[in-house]
Amino acid sequence: MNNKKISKYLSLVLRHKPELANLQLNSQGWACINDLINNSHEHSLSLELIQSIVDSNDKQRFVISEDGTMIRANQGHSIEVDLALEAAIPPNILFHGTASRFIESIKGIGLVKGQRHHVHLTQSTDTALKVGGRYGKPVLLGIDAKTMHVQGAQFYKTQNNVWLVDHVPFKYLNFDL
Ligand code: HQG
Repeated sequence: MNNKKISKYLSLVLRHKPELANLQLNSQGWACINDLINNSHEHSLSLELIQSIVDSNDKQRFVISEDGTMIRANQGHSIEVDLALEAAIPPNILFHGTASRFIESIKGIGLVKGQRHHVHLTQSTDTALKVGGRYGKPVLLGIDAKTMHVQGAQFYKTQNNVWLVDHVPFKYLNFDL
């Protein structure tokens, strides 16, 4: 099994369905690496393999605890976890990539978080376009993060540089990039 498949499997069990590996995530989303190895029979995981996937992951999706015994996803959860993120001051402009078929709805209610805990934003137009392309024809949206923040929105930045916010109302979105 290649590393990308294992990375997708780790995203699945650490963000959405820990029960598939019989894992107990603690309240901050950490899972015991030994449990992950012992319960993932189809994936032949080892500590070395997990470490190399964490280190080489293109978006730094996972982190291992300082004592080396636990692993968690840096963002993207649909299950209830508290990542204890600290509020941060965003750059003036952030980006979100979506698919053209969602634009009409976004023009109605803005960007909503759906199954995840937050709306995900990025400083990289490349990343945004790739993310949007997962769902159809990609469309790049600009977000006036500075004004949102000045007007009271709380932004968070994950360890892997994803910007998170609860909701982006239509008035802060730029559709003409
Ligand atoms: C869209 C990747 C209709 C939204 C990325 C997106 C990210 C609306 C989809 C992370 C809408 C949700 C998350 C509205 C938003 N009407 N559609 N009002 N508001 N949408 O996968 O942001 O590779 O839950 O545009 O880098 O695409 O997994 O969110 O198309 O950080 O590590 O609803 O996933 O990270 O899709 O991606 P998602 P996302 P990883």
